[in-house]
Amino acid sequence: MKIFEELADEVQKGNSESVEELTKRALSQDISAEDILNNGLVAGMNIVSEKFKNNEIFIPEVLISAKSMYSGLGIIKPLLAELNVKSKGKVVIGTVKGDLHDIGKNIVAMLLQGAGFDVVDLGADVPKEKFLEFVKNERVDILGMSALLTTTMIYMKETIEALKNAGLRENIKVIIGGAPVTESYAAQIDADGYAPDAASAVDLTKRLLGET
Ligand code: B1M
Repeated sequence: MKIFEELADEVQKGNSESVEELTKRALSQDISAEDILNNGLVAGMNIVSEKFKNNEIFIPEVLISAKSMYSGLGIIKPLLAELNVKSKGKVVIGTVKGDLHDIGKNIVAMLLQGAGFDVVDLGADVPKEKFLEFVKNERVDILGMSALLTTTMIYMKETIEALKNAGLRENIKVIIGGAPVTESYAAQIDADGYAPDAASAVDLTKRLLGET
């Protein structure tokens, strides 16, 4: 669809005003918030990722693109959250300590919310103590950790070990994701599951909570 291409293009250019305008226009054409997210905003960000990887663009351009993507996300976020009203379970999510990448984690959180889960987002650079404190004080069904750096993904293991040491591991399911994370890493560190993308994270969460 042409409007998705335009959206992806404007995200790449980092043009917040156009992204906002196109997102509103897509909604007015009855295009679903989920399609706008996946086929427009995330599609644009994926191209940005590829260019960054190939050294065709650099950190400032990436940040400007991310900012423009958020201007679209801000508009569709309430719609994604409204897709389901009744909570299906509580998820606490965060990007692990030392890691500031939060775009993917935010999308996962948004889609989980959209799928009807009660989601508490602890943000980025989250130390294990913060995860533990939350799990101790709230009734949490799923703990989700995101990492985008090979140097920070090891912190997922540390957090799981800390949960075990505090006697909290039995009560919850732990899911992990992020570009360098794999299924076998999840098994290795004793997480309950790994998801390669946000939609799979929703499926995994449902499966772990016995919904599908
Ligand atoms: Co950084 N960065 N970055 N970066 N960055 C990567 C990750 C990198 C692969 C780029 C590269 O060199 N090719 C590389 C990591 C190399 C490595 O460790 N192997 C890298 C580096 C090196 C760095 C710095 C060290 C650069 C520097 O300063 N020299 C630095 C580190 C800062 C820090 O964290 N301490 C840094 C900084 C930054 C910015 C601040 C500029 C910016 C982040 C802005 C932000 O997040 N607010 C940034 C960005 C944007 C990227 C790339 C280009 C894009 C990441 C992204 O947002 N992708 C990235 C390159 C790449 O990934 N190809 C790169 C889009 C997003 C939708 O995808 O996050 O993968 P992703 O999320 C997906 C799935 O992974 C999954 O679902 C999401 C949606 O489908 N998923 C989950 C994610 N979390 C999940 C959790 C789940 C389940 C699924 O369950 C809980």
